[in-house]
Amino acid sequence: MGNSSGCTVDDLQAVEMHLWYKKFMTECPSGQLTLHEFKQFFGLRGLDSEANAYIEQMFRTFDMNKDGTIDFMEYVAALSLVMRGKIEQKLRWYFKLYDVDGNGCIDRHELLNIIKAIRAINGTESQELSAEEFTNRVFDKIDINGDGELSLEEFVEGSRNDQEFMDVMMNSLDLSHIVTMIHNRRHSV
Ligand SMILES: [Ca+2]
Ligand SMILES: [Ca+2]
Ligand SMILES: [Ca+2]
Repeated sequence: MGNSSGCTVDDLQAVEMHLWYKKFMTECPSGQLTLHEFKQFFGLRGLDSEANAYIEQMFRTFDMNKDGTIDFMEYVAALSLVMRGKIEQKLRWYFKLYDVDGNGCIDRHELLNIIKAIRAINGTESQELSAEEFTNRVFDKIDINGDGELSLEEFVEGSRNDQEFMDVMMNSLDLSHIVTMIHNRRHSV
């Protein structure tokens, strides 16, 4: 599929960039966002431990050079990917996000925690399938070789072939409500 995995600042409109930059520099004058600032930035407070773990993992995924802070370029690259990336790019990013221990596979435990965190953050805990049931169903469907772990290929293919799982994935990192919140706050201040 070639070298289309790079995501650049070009993906964002200049005017939008300017807004994001202003927001970023206002919240974070040092230009380096720490985990604590990251949570404040997105207005995330009073999360339970699962949701917290998810946010921390998201932070680590944004922090591409692993120096413990998110700089403006990392921030824009991640947002740009999340908001505008192609499905395959997004899925690859989610895979990285969900593979918490970074061993190249997503196991049942990792997926379950993610599903729980997504539900906690989005406030959609009361669904017909429990997080456990949903996780098991996904695994039964997309763990093709049945080794109890999802490889990148299984994850990408599985998400493509299972609309329900795909919806959960796409909504899990749907930052649009966060973006809306930031915009609203900007107007109200
Ligand atoms: Ca960094
Ligand atoms: Ca893993
Ligand atoms: Ca497998």
